Amino acid sequence: MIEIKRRAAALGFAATGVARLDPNPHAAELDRWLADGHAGTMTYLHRQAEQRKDPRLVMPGAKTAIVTLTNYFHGDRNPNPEPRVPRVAQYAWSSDYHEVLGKRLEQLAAAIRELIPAATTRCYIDAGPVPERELAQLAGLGWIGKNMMLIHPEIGSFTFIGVILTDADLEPDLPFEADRCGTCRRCLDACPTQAFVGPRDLDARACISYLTIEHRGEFTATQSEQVGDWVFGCDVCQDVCPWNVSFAGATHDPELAPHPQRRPERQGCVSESLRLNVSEGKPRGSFRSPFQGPVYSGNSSSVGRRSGIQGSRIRVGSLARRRCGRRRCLNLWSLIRLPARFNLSAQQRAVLDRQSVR
Ligand code: B12
Ligand code: SF4
Ligand code: SF4
Repeated sequence: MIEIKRRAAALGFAATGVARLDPNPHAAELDRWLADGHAGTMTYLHRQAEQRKDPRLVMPGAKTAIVTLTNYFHGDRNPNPEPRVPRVAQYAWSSDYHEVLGKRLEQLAAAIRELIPAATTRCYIDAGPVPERELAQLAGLGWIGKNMMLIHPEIGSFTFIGVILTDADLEPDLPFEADRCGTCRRCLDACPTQAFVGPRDLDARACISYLTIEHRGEFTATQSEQVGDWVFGCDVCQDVCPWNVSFAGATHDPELAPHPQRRPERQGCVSESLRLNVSEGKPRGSFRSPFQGPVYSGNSSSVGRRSGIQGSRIRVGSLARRRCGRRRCLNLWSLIRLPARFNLSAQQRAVLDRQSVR
């Protein structure tokens, strides 16, 4: 096992552990969470429930899971130097982690098969029917915080979890039994939408991450207000966590370096950070995630409303030009109507007023 962990470290994984595959000790919590409707429209979570409750069903003959953590923290606790510009969660600032880490997991799986020639393996990152946080806790990599994130005591929670299931009978690590949240409840109190029904109980339907990524269709006025400046994901319940404040250190992983256009100073340029595919005069546009295809498409004004950043009737072309000087950006911003809460300066407002179309 030491050699597998050494190979994992050489591939860039920040921490690796092994869990034995048994029925999920928190299967009842998953059942209750689903029965309460907290999965919203993520119906795949209902379909995959039996496998999440007993991960041995995911791969016949599987006995153990090798679980990896990869740090994606970019060293920025306040992603927007200018307040009230569109915000993208840190996990989406770099290349698609499914691809980057999927390849690394395959390399680690090849190393396992080299070390244990009879072994078979299957790799998962985010997309499969695997209870990833649960397995990470069982593999000794950290505890599940009140914000439901897997928190490593030395790295924090800005980590991706990768899982390799194998039929090899590896020696498991000890589960991480301690709950190091103590009496803290900063994440619960800081959530902008009060999406936590209680500790480790998130109603995803109210979570900004769900609203900006999973939710289809236009936002209601309340949802638009709740989503605020976030256009893809949300970092608040991690940003406030003392374990991140104290221990999260910036990743130096070149393959997870932030794309220049997704860095905080460029996040005003929504079209680049999210590949918002809208151009002036076109009746329809689409709202694409940095990871997959379109998240939403509709007419251009509803795309603006969908992103939660529509409100007043000001056209903002000149503001966009001053932000990044790129035409695509200008096209998008001229279609998005900025809400009053973006706190424009008097000078900006004067420029915008000259262009406003009501
Ligand atoms: C669906 C999903 C979402 C949904 C629902 C989130 C949720 N809280 O369940 C939405 C879209 C909202 C979402 C948001 C985010 N997600 Co997400 N998501 C998933 C996904 C695909 C499934 C999670 C799931 O099954 N949820 C259902 C709940 C009930 O299950 P669970 O989270 O495993 O919770 C178990 C434990 O809490 C346990 N339990 C309950 N009580 C107790 C008590 C104790 C003591 C213990 C030990 C356990 C325990 O029981 C539960 C059921 O088994 C996983 C990938 C995967 N395949 O697992 C990624 C995953 C959880 N997401 C991830 C990330 C990064 C995020 C975001 C940070 C993205 C962002 N910046 O916007 C946010 C964080 C929101 C939050 N605070 O949870 C990472 C988390 C990494 C980590 N370090 O924890 C994962 C693991 C993907 C990955 N491979 O890296 N996500
Ligand atoms: S990701 Fe944001 S909206 Fe979702 S639970 Fe955390 S703080 Fe609340
Ligand atoms: S903010 Fe506090 S309660 Fe929330 S996960 Fe971090 S330590 Fe736990």
